[in-house]
Amino acid sequence: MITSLVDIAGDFPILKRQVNGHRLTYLDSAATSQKPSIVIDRVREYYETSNANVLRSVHTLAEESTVAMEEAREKIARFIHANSSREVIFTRGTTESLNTVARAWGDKFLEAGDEIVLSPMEHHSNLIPWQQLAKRTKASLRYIDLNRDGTVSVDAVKQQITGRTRIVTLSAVSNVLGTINPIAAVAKLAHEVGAIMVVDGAQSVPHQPTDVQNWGIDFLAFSGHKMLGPTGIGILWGKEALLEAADPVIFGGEMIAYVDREDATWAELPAKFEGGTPHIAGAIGLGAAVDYLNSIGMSRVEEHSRELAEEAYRRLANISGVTVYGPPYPRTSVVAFNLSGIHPHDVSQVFDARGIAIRAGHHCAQPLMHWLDVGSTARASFYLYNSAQDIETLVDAIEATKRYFKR
Ligand code: 7TS
Repeated sequence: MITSLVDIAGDFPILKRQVNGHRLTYLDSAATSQKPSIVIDRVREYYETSNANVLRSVHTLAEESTVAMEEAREKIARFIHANSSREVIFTRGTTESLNTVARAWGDKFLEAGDEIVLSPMEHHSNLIPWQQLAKRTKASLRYIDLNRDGTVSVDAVKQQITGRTRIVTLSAVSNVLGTINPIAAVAKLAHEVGAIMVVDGAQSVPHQPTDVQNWGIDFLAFSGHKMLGPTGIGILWGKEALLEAADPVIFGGEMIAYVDREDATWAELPAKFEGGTPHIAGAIGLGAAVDYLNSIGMSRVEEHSRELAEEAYRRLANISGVTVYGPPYPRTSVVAFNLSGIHPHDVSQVFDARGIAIRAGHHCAQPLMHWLDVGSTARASFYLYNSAQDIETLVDAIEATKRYFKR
């Protein structure tokens, strides 16, 4: 039985629209989530009533804008159990957050011969910044061997960690396999050798309660747009001492303390990492998204995302000619699959004609595609506005696609 999140779909205006003559079935939330009215309205209200630049001018609108943005930062800090909102940096998203860690901390502290441990299931955003860091510093990458079902075992991580490990990084939830990785245990291993633990939370923060203290990690990256917030806003959380030790990577307005002709000193956290005018409306919108998620309760969201993903896995695995990737359970939010002899782009096109949005491709995880020995997959992804009915629609569409290509 799928827990019902009563009437939630009604909060999302876009879900009322028709696509190609059908009710929209949106199964692409891992790419980006839809937005509830409360978020859309908050952004609109901000522009209509308080719009001004933050942290500089002394006038009423500027004051209101600054307060609203800082309130959003506080909400996000509480949402992930940060020690302080000074540890919460606004970025454009997960990609920018991870690049910032690689530049700000990595360039400063890595040396030739050091090692970075990561998994082959990482999204390119949590892979290429480390590849580039390794090239710049002459460090090397060490890959964790995945279990046959695509899960990460703590023992396999242990095998890659050495006295030279400086960074261990892992996605908390895979955007292809739906696996939930053992972050707390891996962070402990990292700390035993004095390495830092960096977590890609792009697919986990939207779907489960997040507690950076319980995890015992050092940096966390995630995106607002995958958790009901606007596009173009994301978060880098880091332990205060590490952010203090790291160097800024974007230089310019608002990130300085003092500037003369030859040199400059840096502002306090978080401003040190937020050069230039931030995405003020985006930050405020993300604050509204956090309010909305809290009003439902992240434990309920977690239960719902797991139930949908596990039920979809069960149903799809029972259809002949369908291969589903990753473990049956535990899994959350995404189900990647292939139909024998049919290219995922063709599957996606047939689905679209029925008003169903899924993603097809390599999901920005080409090393994982190699590991799975496929070029691409189709992927259905779920969020709190999806229901058991959407799984029926998905199953019917798969049967219809098979019939279509059999002709
Ligand atoms: N990390 C993971 C695990 C992701 O799933 C994504 C985006 C990113 C990082 C990058 O996030 P961004 O907001 O900076 O772009 N994943 C996907 C996806 O699965 N389909 O489209 C985007």
